[in-house]
Amino acid sequence: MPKTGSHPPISPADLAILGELERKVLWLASWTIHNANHLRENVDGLKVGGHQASSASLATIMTALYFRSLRPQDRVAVKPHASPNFHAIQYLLGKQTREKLEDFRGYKGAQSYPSRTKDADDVDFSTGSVGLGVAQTLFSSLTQDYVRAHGWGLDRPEGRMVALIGDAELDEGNIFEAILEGWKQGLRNCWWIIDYNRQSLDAVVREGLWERYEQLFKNFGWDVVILKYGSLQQAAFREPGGETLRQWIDNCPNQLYSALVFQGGAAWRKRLMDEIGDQGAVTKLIEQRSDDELARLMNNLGGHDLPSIVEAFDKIDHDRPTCFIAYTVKGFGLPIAGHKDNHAGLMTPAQMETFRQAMNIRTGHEWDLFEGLRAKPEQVKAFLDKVPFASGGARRLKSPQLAVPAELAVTIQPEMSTQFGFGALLNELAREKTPLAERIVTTSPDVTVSTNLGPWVNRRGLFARENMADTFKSERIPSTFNWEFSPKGQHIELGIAEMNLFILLSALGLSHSINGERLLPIGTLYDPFIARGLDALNYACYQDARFILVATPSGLTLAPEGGAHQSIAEPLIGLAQDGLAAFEPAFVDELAAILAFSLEYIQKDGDDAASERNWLRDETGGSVYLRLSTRPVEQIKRPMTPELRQAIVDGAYWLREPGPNCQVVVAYTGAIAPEPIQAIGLMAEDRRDVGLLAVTSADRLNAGWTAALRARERGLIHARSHIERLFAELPGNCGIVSVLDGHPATLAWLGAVNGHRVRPLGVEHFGQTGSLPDLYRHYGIDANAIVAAAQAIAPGRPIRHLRALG
Ligand SMILES: Cc1ncc(C[n+]2csc(CCOP(=O)(O)OP(=O)(O)O)c2C)c(N)n1
Ligand SMILES: [Mg+2]
Repeated sequence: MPKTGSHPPISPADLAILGELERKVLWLASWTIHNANHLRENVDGLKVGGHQASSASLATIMTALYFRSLRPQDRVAVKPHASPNFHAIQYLLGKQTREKLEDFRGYKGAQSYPSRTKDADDVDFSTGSVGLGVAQTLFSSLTQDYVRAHGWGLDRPEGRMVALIGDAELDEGNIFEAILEGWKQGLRNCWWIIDYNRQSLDAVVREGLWERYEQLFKNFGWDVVILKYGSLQQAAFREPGGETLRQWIDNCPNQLYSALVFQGGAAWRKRLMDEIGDQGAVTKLIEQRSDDELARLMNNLGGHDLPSIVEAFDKIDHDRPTCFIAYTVKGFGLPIAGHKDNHAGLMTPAQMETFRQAMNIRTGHEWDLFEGLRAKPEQVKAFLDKVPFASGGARRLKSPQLAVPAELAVTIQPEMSTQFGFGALLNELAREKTPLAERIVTTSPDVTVSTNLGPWVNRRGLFARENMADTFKSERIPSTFNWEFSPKGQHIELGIAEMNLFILLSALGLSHSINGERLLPIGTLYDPFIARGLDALNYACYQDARFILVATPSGLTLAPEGGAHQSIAEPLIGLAQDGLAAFEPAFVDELAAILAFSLEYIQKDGDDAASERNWLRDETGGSVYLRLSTRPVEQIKRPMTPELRQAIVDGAYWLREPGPNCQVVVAYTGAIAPEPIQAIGLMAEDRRDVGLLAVTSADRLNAGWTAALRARERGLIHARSHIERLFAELPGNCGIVSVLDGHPATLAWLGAVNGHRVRPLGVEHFGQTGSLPDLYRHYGIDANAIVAAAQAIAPGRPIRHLRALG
């Protein structure tokens, strides 16, 4: 294993400056929170918290990390509530402005939780929903390995992926799912630093948790480093009676330790004297210290002791994953330290004033970089100028976009499902040795074969850092799938945990920015299980990772599997999820057009001006969700004109143009297509000029519509969205029946575009096993139900076929 770096020992002078910077970080983070709250309280009467205690808990560790240990190539997920520290550190490094700090938690100010997309000071990984940023570091390390194994980015040094983790954060199950996956994938270059302050939001954590963590991490192949006692404590343990003190500390319950930290020196003295004061030498050890000294000694846990932390970080000269369990005090250095209610606690103005004096900060000089320091400003400046982390230039890297052909090859059979079409499209891509195909990386949580990625994997192989043969193949046992792993493979096979899928997509989808090497990630899973990883999907979108999510099968097309496998709400997720353009095609030629668009769309990073055509901000790009189906559908033989391709991508086109006296429009989405097509035939004789609208993306159609409305309200009177253009000629009294295999609200809004009556059909309740026709009938989304809805919404003479069918 290569060495990933080791330091010469820190000089006493540098250690002293680190100590100054620690004070500075503690001060600036506390002041940022206090100041913003104070301003806000005066302006709008709101106090908004800010996590002073949570942040202070990591002030020492973050000082050691950012000002010494981190290198430019390293990447960090900061514990959400330590955001003020991060902003303070970036401020000291000249990468954050005073204005943003003054607006902390305010409109467009520094963010309460570090944000890649909203913060200006180079956040590596967003955090906020606890647990997700932690796993992101693990999958980013895997992504880095993937990129380098493919021979890309080798001119850059390998980085370490570091997570700063709250101890209660480890309750989040997704972290354990990630640890297991990391073990399978041979994780390296990953540091997780646990802020073991033994406090969560509400309370004090269980005794002995660290032992569980230690065993767990060791079981999965991690090195574990425990930072328990600071150097003051270690020195005291060497004094006569020191061993007694150590035993007392080891046996002290978490709650009591926290309470004593809060109460301070006199309380420590009383408690220690009561409990061990009669045990000889230790009495002297206690008595020779003032209250302040005693408090400093007892607060000197490993996570607040720069020499111990620096030494522990410096020592790591390997790439094995390493977990540091660092004992800390929540609210360290502040008067709210240790109090179990301190999570949302704020220092009072009087406490802040005392703290200011202790920090030697003059009123009016709170933001001055070198205010209150005991070292000479030139020395501190010289130190800051040399900080390795800040010496690497821009942290956001770039990677060129890959050209995508407008037309992707695929052989369309007379009857085909979109899922089958997806497999065929990827199979065609896999055949070609193009730069585009080389950069595609697929992944799936144990549903590679059943989502039709098999043909792609057969051609492109599975990824692992080491070669692994397919024993069935070497034993000459016939199998449809070639399951061979190699460093050149282009499919990452995951265990079933969907959370891991989304966080891996998040990591792969940021590779252009993190590794300077673009990947085109495509992840597949069953549509209903999006819900299992939904917060991670949201997280990936929030930090603007780019990927294509292929969810298949979906809806009732999983009929025989029953209600546990049928997705209902997912189309609404597609509609509402920011950063994700959702499509649900019915035909494979539509899918081909959408996939070509998607491969381009996920690479875009242009300005956010809306296009005049559809009022979407297509130039900014984003991720894509394709909701596909296993239902074979009779394909339409037609040329793919540029106009049709554009309309498919914009979200809808007339499969049957409505006539001038149109009484009914049927608008449908997805593999339900044959039902509305049949229904249109059944009602044609009794309703005039019926239109059939194929909605390929309710999401984009809806987004364009609301954007055009906003634009008109701003005075751009000519703004027209795609759906408004499609509906421009519809008579006001025609009715719309909308239908999809998913929640009816997905298309119900179509009536609001021009004030048409709508009867939205869809699925609202859990299904049961059955055949597809059984369930279509059961939920009222079959042809008959569409005709019945049309009759109800567009009065006229009875529709004869309905009577015949009924
Ligand atoms: C997924 C999620 N659930 C709940 C929360 C609310 N929350 C924020 S911090 C916190 C407890 C954090 O405790 P710990 O991780 O130990 O950090 P500390 O406050 O001790 O620094 C909770 C429950 C959240 N941010 N994300
Ligand atoms: Mg905690």
